Amino acid sequence: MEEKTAEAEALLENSEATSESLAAMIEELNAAWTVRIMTGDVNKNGKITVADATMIQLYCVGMLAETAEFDEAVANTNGDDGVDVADATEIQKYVVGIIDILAPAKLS
Ligand SMILES: [Ca+2]
Ligand SMILES: [Ca+2]
Repeated sequence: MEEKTAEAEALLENSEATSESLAAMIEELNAAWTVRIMTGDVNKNGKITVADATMIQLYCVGMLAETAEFDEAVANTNGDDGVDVADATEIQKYVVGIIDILAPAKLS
């Protein structure tokens, strides 16, 4: 995301930038942003895997490292009021293909 933002800033300072290149950049920024806030991608690596479910489980039992970045809005994969093991289960079901969508992140 930081890299894309820097690219966008460089493009804005370039007086030869066309509206097409600006539109393309906006699209890339949107894509980068979408990856960043993808529901279920708790460890924010751009993919939803069992590692994300594991992170929720560790969080639920209070074993997640204090330094770990944990975004409840992203971890709340079933869209209810909080984060618990049911959210980890949602990710596991998603990973094995039992469900094909996770609740959208409710970002403040
Ligand atoms: Ca992930
Ligand atoms: Ca939940």
